[in-house]
Amino acid sequence: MTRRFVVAIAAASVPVLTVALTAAPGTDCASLATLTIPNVTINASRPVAAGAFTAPGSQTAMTLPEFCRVEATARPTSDSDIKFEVWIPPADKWNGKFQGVGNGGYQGSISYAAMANALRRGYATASTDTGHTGDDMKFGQGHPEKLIDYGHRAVHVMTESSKLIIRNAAGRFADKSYFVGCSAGGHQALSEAQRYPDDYDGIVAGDPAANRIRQTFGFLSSWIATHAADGKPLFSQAKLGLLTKSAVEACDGIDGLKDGIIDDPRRCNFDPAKLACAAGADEPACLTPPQVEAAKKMLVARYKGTGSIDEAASFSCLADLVAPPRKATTSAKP
Ligand SMILES: [Ca+2]
Repeated sequence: MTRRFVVAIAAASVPVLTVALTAAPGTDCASLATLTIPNVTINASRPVAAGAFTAPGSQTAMTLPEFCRVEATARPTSDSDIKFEVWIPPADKWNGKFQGVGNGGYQGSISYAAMANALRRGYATASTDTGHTGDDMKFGQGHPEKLIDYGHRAVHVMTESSKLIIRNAAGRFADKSYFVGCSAGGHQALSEAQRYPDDYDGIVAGDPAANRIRQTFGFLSSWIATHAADGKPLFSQAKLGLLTKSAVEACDGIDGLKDGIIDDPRRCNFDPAKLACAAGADEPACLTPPQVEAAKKMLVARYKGTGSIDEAASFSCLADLVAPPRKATTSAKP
């Protein structure tokens, strides 16, 4: 666990459950579909053999251990349509714990890759599409209940229902429940800790995108700074890479650890003018005057002008994904 993670430990260890059960404990996978949970429909439940598994919407197969796959829809309001899945290892492979996993961006899709990671480590796991499909906010126009589902309710409903489904599959509740999320998953994690502290025993809130208004306008200001009036980008991908690499080289060590990560961008005074091309030149390894000005505008707006790094937070999730493995200075295995 890196130092950028915030760990919140919920006080209660026993979840408060208010829904009814009709199936007997230790139900076999296929029969979980007969479970009755208020406002929840179990659409399918079937065992999946160890081996290749191609998640819906993916072209690439994952290699997974054996598990029981439960697909369900929750409708806590008449305008809700919250899809979620629960994956449960067989009894002899289960570590006795439950891990709810979060989403990214405005993502309206189940986080299969995160579920796969949890499953491979022996967790029973669950993820939701947060009540809509797609990666923009159009779903919320005229649908305030769907916004609430996205904001916090979908994860909560998924969590309570998943605990019951796991209980019926395994014959007992999980010993411990954890939530792990990054970016939007970080916002979900904080919402869980604040609104539903009984849901999880431990919560990992990675790079939480917890201030959506500032974040969205931060994205917008960067876009405006880095695009011409006609909408064409001022930077190629290669030059963006040059800018990133140069800034990291200049500021990586400020936090005391050369690990390819700038811990606090506000302490980085990297000047893009250092990359300026010779007069009239436009080479791959330098920036033209309009590019230097655009980079300055972007950096000032993001890290200096507002004093906020909310909008920067999500990018470090991406850094976690693309950066080579680093030696952790601390570790904590849930
Ligand atoms: Ca560093």
